Amino acid sequence: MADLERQKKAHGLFKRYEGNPILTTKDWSYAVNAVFNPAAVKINAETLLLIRTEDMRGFSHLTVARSTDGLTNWKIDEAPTFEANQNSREERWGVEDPRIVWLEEQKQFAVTYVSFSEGGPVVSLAITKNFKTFARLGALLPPEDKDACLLPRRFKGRFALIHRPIVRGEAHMWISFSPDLKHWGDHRPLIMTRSAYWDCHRVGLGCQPVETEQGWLIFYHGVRITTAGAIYRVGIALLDLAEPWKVLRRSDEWVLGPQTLYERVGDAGDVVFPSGAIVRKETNELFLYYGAADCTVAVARAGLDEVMDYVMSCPEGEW
Ligand code: BMA
Repeated sequence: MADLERQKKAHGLFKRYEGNPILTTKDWSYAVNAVFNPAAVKINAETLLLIRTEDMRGFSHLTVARSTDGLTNWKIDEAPTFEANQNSREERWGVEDPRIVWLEEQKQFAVTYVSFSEGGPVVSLAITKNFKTFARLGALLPPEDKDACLLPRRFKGRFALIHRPIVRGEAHMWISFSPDLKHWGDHRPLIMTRSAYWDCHRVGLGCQPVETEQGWLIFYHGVRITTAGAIYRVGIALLDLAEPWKVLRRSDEWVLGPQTLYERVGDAGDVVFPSGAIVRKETNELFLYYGAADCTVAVARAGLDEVMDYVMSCPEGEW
């Protein structure tokens, strides 16, 4: 019975913004095929999204869009903001799916993204102060790797990276450590796929980790492959604040899955792919930005207290 109540709570936790999708290809001043999987960060009064934009060749670059309320009146860069570096072999097929964190120590934003080429997808890092100029730090770990984000500070002297290598065709989330953002090691499995569940075939980090008093709030995508194709849904986990390699809680059920037409139909139907989270302090609301069906950008909102109550009611333990 307790489980059923929790499942009901999970189902009603996030409300889709009625103006969804908030960004589509029509908003771009140049011809593009799809705009999706946005990283999100709040800079003073402004919400900044760094959006994966797929061009008419099928290659992606990243584009900045800014808004005061995080919902409407987006100002979109009129040319690609961050393009693949054609001198970097690993970026020959474009750059995809960014995540952003503010690194207090560096006083800069760290952008992790996927560099794509015939060598396979790898996770790369760029640093920026203003989202106009970027310092590229290159690929962090060997392919095949995706869905990565740094945590915003060091743990016992080391930076931590959550990422999703593919090993033996399996896709689990890992955490790795580095003294200098360049050399990575001490790799540990973090969140694994679960047989038979909605997240049985793949899991990958969604948004940047959200710091709360109870721990790092993690949104991740979980995939089940059905006879009709893959379904991408969203789960929640909580990592220990001081030792983020420890999983404190993990939702049994998903909290958001494809339901609306813009989530069910697109270049990749039945995909809800969260990649940016913002907490609006004035209302204590959490805005979850996601790519819908690999075509548009959408947002769902929840009270942060309700999300924390829910995650604290989820099963304990490490996976
Ligand atoms: C993943 C990534 C995402 C994409 C998702 C659904 O593997 O490549 O960019 O949104 O698949 O197609």
